Order: sequence, then structure tokens, then C-alpha cells
Amino acid sequence: MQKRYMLLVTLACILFGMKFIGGSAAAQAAPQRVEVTAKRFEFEPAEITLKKGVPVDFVLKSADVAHGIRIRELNLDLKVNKGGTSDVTLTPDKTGDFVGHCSVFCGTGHGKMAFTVHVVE
Ligand SMILES: [Cu+2]
Repeated sequence: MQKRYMLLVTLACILFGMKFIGGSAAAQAAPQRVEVTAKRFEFEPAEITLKKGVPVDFVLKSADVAHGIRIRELNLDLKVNKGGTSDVTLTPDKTGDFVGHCSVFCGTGHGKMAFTVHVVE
């Protein structure tokens, strides 16, 4: 009878352990959040590093007028309204350094607004 009880306790521990591991895996699956602020005429930060195959919630905020960010190689094309916030889930599928630019004309320095994403393994 005691053996049976021990077996039950062991089983309960295993089940609890699995639930715990499952819970932390689910927490890891929630995308990491990356915030970038666009303002005349720069992005802050101007570069970020992401991991290949790991989804991130990419948030673009505007501190002044409308801006955008486009990196063709990463299928990133996001626009933000004046003073607004936009976001998209981004999962880089290749490694490398990718340079994007502001995709909404925002003034004289618009052409200089560059943003770099480093994607690593
Ligand atoms: Cu611009």
C-alpha cells in the first residue's frame, strides 16, 4: 500500500514538473518586445540585434511627424502616424546586417534616416 502511495506521489511530481516546464515554455513563446522611436531625423536606437527564427513584437513610435521603416530583406514595412505607435510581429529568417530607411517623407533629413538590424544565430 505504501509503495502504491509513493508511486502516486512520484506521478504527481512528474505531472507537476511537466506543467511547470510547459508553463515556462509558453512564457518563452511570448514574443520579446523591441521599441524604436522615430523622430526627425533619426531612429532611437539606430540599430538592434535580433535572433534568427525568434519572433519579436516590433514597436515603432513617432515622437513628432509620420514616419515609417522598411527593410525589404526582412519583410518589415511599418508606418506610424504623427505621434502614434504601430507594431508588427517580426521573425527574422536569415542572418546578416540589414539596413532600412524611413519610408514616409518627413522633411529635409528624411534620406538620412537609416536603421540597422543585425540578425544572429
Ligand atoms: Cu522620413
